[in-house]
Amino acid sequence: MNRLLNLIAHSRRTVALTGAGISTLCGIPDFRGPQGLYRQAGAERIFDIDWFRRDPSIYYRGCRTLIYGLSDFQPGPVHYALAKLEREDLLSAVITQNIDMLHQKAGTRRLVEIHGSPLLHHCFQCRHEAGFETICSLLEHETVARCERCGGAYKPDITFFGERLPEAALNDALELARTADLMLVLGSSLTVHPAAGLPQCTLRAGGKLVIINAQPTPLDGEAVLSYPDLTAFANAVLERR
Ligand code: CNA
Repeated sequence: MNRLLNLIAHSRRTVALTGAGISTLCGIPDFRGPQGLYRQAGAERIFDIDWFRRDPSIYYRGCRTLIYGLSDFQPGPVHYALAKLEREDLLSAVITQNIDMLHQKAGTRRLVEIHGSPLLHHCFQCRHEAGFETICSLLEHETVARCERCGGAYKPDITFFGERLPEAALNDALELARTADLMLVLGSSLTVHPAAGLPQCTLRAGGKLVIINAQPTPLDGEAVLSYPDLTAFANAVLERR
């Protein structure tokens, strides 16, 4: 870990790319880890836009705890470690694939949410906007949150499989990846594109890559350092004076 802390200290512009693995430490399941959601039959339908169009209850049933129980979850050690690095001017930004709003809760300021966020929802029919708390209230009485104007289902501003990523966020992420001389990939299987292509942008521009993930990723061979243990990384950062 000393080698990694030195590398961060001597880099000009470090950017972190985070995935669901950093939030398993907070009790939120990932997709592809040993306890991941994809071990359950049919789970790949939950965030699929065609299935949402056909039957929004698949999403709402699948996300009752994962998304609408998020107020009960607190950030974990990696979220706090990244917020600390940013405060110390050792981290320029966090790009996250996560949709759990925990980076904000931990105090990260420069955050790019490339898969969107459930903070806002829009009606799938008339585009009427509703906030997260409104949706949580509606779900106290119904399985599917429905628009008060037209009865259509509200869809979270999360990118589902089959949808394009929010353009502004993707452009920000590409720019950060291209200009970083160090990218830290934390808790991602690096299998969901285009997010998984961001580390290659850093490599192509001459930057270095560090990967911390329990399971192997397709880019481990390209990384200057790779570790399996996110907690060790977070503790090293949090204990550093
Ligand atoms: P993924 O494909 O599920 O990969 C997560 C990776 O993290 C796996 O390879 C695990 O081995 C690794 N991992 C899990 N726990 C730990 C740990 N404690 N220490 C070290 N490594 C660990 O998730 P990705 O983020 O790569 O895939 C992107 C998807 C997942 C995005 O579309 C997200 O929206 C989606 N997702 C997000 C959340 C969330 O917001 N918390 C939860 C579940 C899925």
